[in-house]
Amino acid sequence: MKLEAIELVRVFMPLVEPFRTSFGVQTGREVLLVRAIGDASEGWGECVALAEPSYSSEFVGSSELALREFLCPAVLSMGHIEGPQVAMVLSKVKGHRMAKAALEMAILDGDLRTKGVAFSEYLGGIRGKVEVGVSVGIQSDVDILVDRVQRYVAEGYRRVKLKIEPGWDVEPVRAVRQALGENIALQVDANTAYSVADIRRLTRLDEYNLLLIEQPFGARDLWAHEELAKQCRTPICLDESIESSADAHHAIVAGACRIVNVKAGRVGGYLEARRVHDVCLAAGVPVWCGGMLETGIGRAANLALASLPNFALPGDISASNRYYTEDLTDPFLLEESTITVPTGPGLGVEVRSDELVRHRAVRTLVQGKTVFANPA
Ligand code: OSB
Ligand code: MG
Repeated sequence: MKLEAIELVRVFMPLVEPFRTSFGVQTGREVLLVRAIGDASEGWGECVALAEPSYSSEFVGSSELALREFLCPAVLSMGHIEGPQVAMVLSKVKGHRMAKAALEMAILDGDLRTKGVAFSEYLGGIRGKVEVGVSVGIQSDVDILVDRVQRYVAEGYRRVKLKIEPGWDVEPVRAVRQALGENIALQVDANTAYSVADIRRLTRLDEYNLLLIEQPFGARDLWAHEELAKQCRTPICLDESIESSADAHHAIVAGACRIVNVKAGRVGGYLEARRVHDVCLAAGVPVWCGGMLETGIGRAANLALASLPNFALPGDISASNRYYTEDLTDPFLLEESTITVPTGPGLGVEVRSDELVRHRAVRTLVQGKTVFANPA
């Protein structure tokens, strides 16, 4: 697309309920959107960085600064730019993958809208609906957790991911398995909360027939994952450790994982995410689409990604009402345990400007090197 300007939009979206993980509690989502304004169309991207550097070193303030100071000016200086060129143009900036991914998404969306091509079709998707699950945060006690899971199952979810941490692992998993039986698929996610000293404890999860154990150890600690993989039957899945397709290749070769969680923001964009998918497919490793509590904008893109062939396990892509009372797009609904992949041009969703205004979005226009701030 021929780029004229880029707008950065910041908006706080309260979550329907607090989401607690081993690294902290989130009561809302500090959303950063990128709007690429072209001569013939515009495109939207959503940055998945959290408000704090707790899941990864990036946080929404660092992503916004990287976009404003370096990433947006770099693509604006190109004048005309196509989606597949974005990563190359941005490669002179180290790191800031989540910021880069959001900018690439906006330009891909803008491009595909002019061409009338849906994101799923562009990426090579093969499914019109994708199986999804729900990620359930750490609760104050096991009965509350069981009740929460039962309500999600009643809504139609058939795959449940429980967040775990030391002191909240075997017992909640046992209670949920006992209450729900073998008819639901269960998996756990530790977000790096354990160390090698916990391997014995983690092997006790083998009793509960879990789909996978996600990222028990530190992002750089492939060795600990490899050790655990040798000692337990449940497949190990990596999230935080995988920041590129090369990382996926290394982790698989090292025997550190048998499943990969793919998050486009974490690997620097949807095109790199597709490469992660391809590397895993070639290695016979199934993948699934992770989530970062996205609004409908990021979720539309995730649905497109999850329509690729090797997304063999249900994604952390829940219906809009699991996250927000009013989404930034038309709501995504759960149909049995699936969500329909958008088919309209680009991401296939319209951003609701009334919701942006209602949530007092702050907009910053970036034109070349000149930066203007103007509230909505
Ligand atoms: O580890 O998958 C994770 C949310 C924020 C940060 C990290 C993670 C998550 C989730 C949310 O699990 C899943 C979702 O978006 O539904
Ligand atoms: Mg995770």
